[in-house]
Order: sequence, then structure tokens, then C-alpha cells
Amino acid sequence: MIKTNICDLLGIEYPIFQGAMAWISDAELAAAVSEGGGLGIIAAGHAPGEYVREQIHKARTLTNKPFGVNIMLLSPHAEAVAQVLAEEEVAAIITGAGNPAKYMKSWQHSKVIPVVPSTALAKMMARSGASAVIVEGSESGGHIGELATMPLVPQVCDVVDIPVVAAGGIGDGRGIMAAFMLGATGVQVGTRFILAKECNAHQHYKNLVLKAKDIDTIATGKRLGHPVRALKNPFLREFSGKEYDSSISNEELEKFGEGALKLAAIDGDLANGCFMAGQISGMFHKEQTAREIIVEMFAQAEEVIKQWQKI
Ligand code: TUI
Repeated sequence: MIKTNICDLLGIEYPIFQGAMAWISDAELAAAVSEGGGLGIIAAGHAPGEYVREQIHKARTLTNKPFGVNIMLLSPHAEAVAQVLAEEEVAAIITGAGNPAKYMKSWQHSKVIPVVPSTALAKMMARSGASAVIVEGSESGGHIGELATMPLVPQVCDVVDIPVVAAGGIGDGRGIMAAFMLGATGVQVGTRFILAKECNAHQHYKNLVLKAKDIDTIATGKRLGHPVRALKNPFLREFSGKEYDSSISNEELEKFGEGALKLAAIDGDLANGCFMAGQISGMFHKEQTAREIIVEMFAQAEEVIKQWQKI
């Protein structure tokens, strides 16, 4: 049984977090992952504070196990969501897409675990009282930083003494052990949990992940300062074309992308949706329950250790 300091920190069975995915990671998915032995995480995304509060209350009816909430700091509702999180005293607050330093004091009743794309932010978060950091490489789906998981994880491990959770490109037991070899003591997995039976993402979204090949994601939006990785489709090809067209302003480009994630996750709109997913998409070929995903990943990790010891 693989146990690490991440299990002790949060009172969970397996050192795995379900990555927060806006419009996808609702109370039902988060509760299923927590019931399955990992840390389920509700994604606030661009939603208002009261939606987040409802989801927290719903998750509490579905599980007694700890779960987290991710606050997306680029959201126009970030202030209100931060306030709800302070009031609700959830087990873990995960932050993404920015620096949460100004909220840390008000969240003192929760374990605060920021996503960091660099050693500089990791050091700052450790000094500000973070309980751990999630180091997310650019293999991830959604909003990404510059560096990939392989170079980023060990460099962060070298400069902080709080636990490090690796994210980006991890989808099976080999990925877990690779992350641990780099110094992480936990992993965060997003894309594979889209295929969880308890995940409410539209079936078209799941089917796109199921049939994706290794080369089927691209990162767009660099020009806007927030690159996003998603599966290739007509929307993404058009966005990509507009990105290199200097006659189109940033505002127009931003406007074109608005609402596309909801169209993907809720409406399953294959032509106009933005189907965010990681580079590991090509590895997944089946739908399973959240518990099955977690148990299978860690059984494989144990097998990887055994095989490696034989070499
Ligand atoms: O946040 C994510 N992934 C996301 S958020 C999202 S919703 C969205 N929709 C439209 C545009 C942009 C986002 C979809 N996927 N992952 C965590 C993450 N955090 N990745 C990168 C960062 C990050 C970047 C800069 C964290 C901190 C940071 O700090 C900058 C600073 O202020 O120091």
C-alpha cells in the first residue's frame, strides 16, 4: 500500500487528487473521488460564490470524507468565492491561475494548496503558509504554465520543504512512480477522471478523450497571456488561425473563446466547444468508476516498483 505524507496531511487513503476542471468537477465527481480514497476537488471555475457554496453543501451530503475546492483566481467572482471558502472551512483549498497570498490569512481553517507553475511562486507559497504545493506541468489540460512536469517537479522539490504534488501528464501507475522519483509525494490527475462514471461531463466530451491520439491536443491563447491546452476540433482550429491573424484584436480573440468550455462540457458541442484535456488523453480507452481508476492506478504503481526491483 503506497502511503505518503499527503495521506497524513489530508486524512486520505491514496495520495491522489482529482484535478479541478471547470464545468466538469462538480460535487458528484468530487464526492465520488473522495469516497474512492483520493481527494475530490470541486472546481469553482468562473461560477459565482453561491454556486460554490451549494456544491460544497451537496458534496457534504454525499460523503463524510475530506474534499477540496479549487478557486480559479482569474475568475471575476474570485473575491466572492474566496469569502465562501473562508466561511465554509473546507478541508482543502486549491488555488489556480494566480497568486493567492492575499487570501491565505482568511483561509486559516483549511489546508491551502496552491497550483504553482514556477520555483519562485512555490517558494513564496511555502513562506506564506501553504500546506503543500501542486506543481503543474504544461502537459496538463486547461490553463498551463511554461514548464513541463519533468523539469518543474524536481526543481520545486529542491527549493521547498512542504510536500509537492505533481500534475500534468499523469494517468497511470507509471506516471505516479515517475512523479515520486522526481520527489513528489502525491499526484493530481484531471483528464482520466473525465472518464469516471460519476463524472457529469457530456458524453461527447468523454468520447473525444476516449478516441484521442497522443498528438491530438494543442495549446492556444499564448497571445492572450493564458495559454490553454485542449483537444483539436473545428473551434480550436479557428481559434488557432485567429491567434496568428494580426488584424484580430486581443479583445475579439478573447470574445471568440468565451463560453466555449461550457459548450463542450454541458452541451457537448463538438464544433464550437473547447474540450480542455491533457497530453495524456491518448492513453485512456475505457470508462470506470472513480474508485476503480484510483485502485487500478495504485495497483499498477506497486507492480512498477516490483518490476523495477527485478532489473
Ligand atoms: O488553473 C488551471 N487550469 C485551468 S483554469 C481554467 S478556466 C480558464 N478559462 C479561460 C481562460 C483561462 C482559464 C482551465 N484550466 N491550472 C492551474 C494553473 N495555475 N496553471 C497555471 C497556473 C498559474 C499561473 C500563474 C498559477 C499561478 C500563477 O501565478 C502568476 C502570478 O501571479 O504569480
